[in-house]
Amino acid sequence: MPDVPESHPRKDSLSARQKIVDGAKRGLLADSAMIAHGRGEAFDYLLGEKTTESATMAIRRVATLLTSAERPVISTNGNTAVLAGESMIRVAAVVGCPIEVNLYYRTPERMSGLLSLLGEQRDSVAKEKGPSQFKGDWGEAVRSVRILGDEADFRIEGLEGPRALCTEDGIGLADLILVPLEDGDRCEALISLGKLVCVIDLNPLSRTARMASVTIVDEVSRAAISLLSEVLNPTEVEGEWDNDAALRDSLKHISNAIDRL
Ligand code: PTJ
Repeated sequence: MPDVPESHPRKDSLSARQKIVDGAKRGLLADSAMIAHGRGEAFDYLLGEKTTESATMAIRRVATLLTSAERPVISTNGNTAVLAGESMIRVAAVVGCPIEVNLYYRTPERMSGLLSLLGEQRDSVAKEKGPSQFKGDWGEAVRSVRILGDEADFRIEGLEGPRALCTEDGIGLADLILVPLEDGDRCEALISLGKLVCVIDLNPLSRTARMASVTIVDEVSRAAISLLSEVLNPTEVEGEWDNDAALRDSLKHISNAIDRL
C-alpha cells in the first residue's frame, strides 16, 4: 500500500482494504470476501465510522455473556481473521476460550492457511506486554488459546454441505458462540440448537443481525478492540437484552446521517 499519512481521514478504511487485498492474495479469503467487505464499508460510512451508543451497550452485554458462559467459543472466518485476528486472540486470552476457524466457503487450503495465520498471530500477541488490567502471565494466557477447526468431527444440525462442519470441542459443545460476519442460516441453526449466538455485523437489517441473541452493529476490528476493554473489566448489565431495540437504534443512527451533512 502506498504510504498513507496518519492524518489521512480514510487511513483506517484504506488499511482495512489493504488487509483484505493481502489476505485475498494469500488465498485466505472467499471469492466474495471483497463484496462482503464493500457492503460492510457502505454501512459503516452511514454509521459515521464510529461505534454507536447502542453498539457499545451490545459490546458490554457480549462481554458479560462471554465471561459468564460455561463453554464460550469465538468463531472466525476469513474476513475476521485478516481484519481482527489479533484482537480476537487477545479477547480469547482474557476470556480463556478457544477460537474456531469456521468457514462459509470451506476448502482445505483456506482452512490450513487461516489456521496458520491465527497461529502466527497468536505467537506475535504472546510477545506483547499485555493489557495493564490483565492479572497473570499474558504470554502464557495467549499461548494457551486453542485454535480449533482442523479436525471437523461435528455437524451443525439443520445445515447442508461443508458449512455445517465444525469441531465438537468448539462450536459443537459451546453454550455461547461469538460469530462475526455470520450467515443467516447458520445463525438460525445455532440458535435452534439452544446456543446463545452473539454476532458482529454492520448491516442491522441482515437476517443474521435479526436472528442473533445479541447483535453488535459495528465494524469487526473496532468492535474487537472495545470488546477487549470490556472483557478485562466486565460490568453487570441489568435486565433482558432487547436486540430489536438495539437494531432499531442503529437504523435510526443511519437515517440521522442527514444531520451530519
Ligand atoms: O470466510 P468465509 O468463507 O466464512 O466467508 C466470509 C464471507 C463474509 C465472505 C461470507 O460469510 C459472506 O458472504 O457473508 P455475507 O453474506 O456477504 O455477509 C457479510 C455481512 O458482514 C454483511 O452484512 C456485511 O455488512 C457485514 N460486514 C462486512 N464487513 C464487515 C461486516 N461487519 C462488520 N465488520 C466488517 N468489517
